[in-house]
Amino acid sequence: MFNVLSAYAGDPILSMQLAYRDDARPEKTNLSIGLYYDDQGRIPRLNSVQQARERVLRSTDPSMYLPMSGNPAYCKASQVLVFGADAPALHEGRIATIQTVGGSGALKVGADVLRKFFPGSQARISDPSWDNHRAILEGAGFVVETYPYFNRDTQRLDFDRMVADLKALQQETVVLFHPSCHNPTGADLSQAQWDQVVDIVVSRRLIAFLDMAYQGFGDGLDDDAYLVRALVRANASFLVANSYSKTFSLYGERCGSLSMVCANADEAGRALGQMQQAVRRNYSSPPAFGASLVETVLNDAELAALWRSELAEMRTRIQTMRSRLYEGLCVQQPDVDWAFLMAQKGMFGYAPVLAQHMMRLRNEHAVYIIESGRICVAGLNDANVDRVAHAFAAVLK
Ligand code: PLP
Ligand code: TYF
Repeated sequence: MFNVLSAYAGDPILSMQLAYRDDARPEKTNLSIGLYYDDQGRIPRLNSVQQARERVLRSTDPSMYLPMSGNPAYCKASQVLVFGADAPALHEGRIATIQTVGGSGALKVGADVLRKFFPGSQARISDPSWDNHRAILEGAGFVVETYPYFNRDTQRLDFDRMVADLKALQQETVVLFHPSCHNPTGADLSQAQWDQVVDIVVSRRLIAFLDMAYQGFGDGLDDDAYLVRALVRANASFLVANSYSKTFSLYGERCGSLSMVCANADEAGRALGQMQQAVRRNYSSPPAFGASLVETVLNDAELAALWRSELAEMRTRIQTMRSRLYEGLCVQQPDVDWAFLMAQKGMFGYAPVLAQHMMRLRNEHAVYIIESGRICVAGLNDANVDRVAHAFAAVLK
């Protein structure tokens, strides 16, 4: 019966994680998957989340199904974080938000809703983008093309070509944007550049779909959400997926949300209904535990302040490690201009590394990065950063 099934190659990022796990060399360094590690190389348990966990575990409530749209207090807190507490659109009731199974679940539900109501639309993702963007949008039935984003020769954003391409898109094309901490390049738009993109989105009637998986890892919670706020100000109708996997260090709890910003409250009511229907068709309702942790933190002034300070600490540590890598590379290879690395934001660095370099880094130096040349800067620490700079210089010579 099932001999018709073809083999599945898997996700190269997750496969590399397994190869790393099985590597016996004590000096091994994992800069492949996008996870935040602390300065001891551990996935942190945040204090704020730990305190919330203790509170939640004290509760003797039974584990009930959540509604299709998830935990209402969690959705409300997510809206405040994503859109800002005083967003007029929130008070006008024209933003519909549901709890989702991680940021990935938000992308899937949003893609399903869009595909149903815009069956003639194509989808566009940046070149390059997180591979799962293509997988999820194609899985929902979209034909997915790319828009220019990054110039490998200059190691910088290719803004002029990006803008020219966006201007030529058909109305109602679904365009996926990373508001901050672009995965994989770390190359972000400035606020002035986002303003230009917002003008194009509105004048060309494009459907912006924002994927915000790293809010707070770039410049801060509000700065990183600049595109969200600018689209609201421009009265655009658009979608935002957000994720707490990294910012709360809650990868396995699968916490995210999906918001649809609509023209008015009536439209938002229908958007909520369609998101609920997509949830029902996929998994019925989201899991309760992780959302109760996030909600407890965000809705308690003291825990929220503690979380913000822990987030700032993670952001600062990444920035410090980026500088340390940059300085190490400049010492090892003074003839190469590494300045592009310092212009990148968030967890990732993107270097002109070829597949053969990647293999040598892994085989000769036990340094794991993915094939595209993406480096997870958050995997660096005092104990490994100099060795990593040395390894890069050795293979790139
Ligand atoms: N979007 C981007 C750009 C990501 O890098 C990730 C990473 O995991 C996600 C979405 C998915 O987040 P989640 O793990 O919450 O599904
Ligand atoms: O890009 C990354 O490494 C992270 C983690 O299927 C990730 O976003 C990678 C692959 C995947 C799910 C999460």
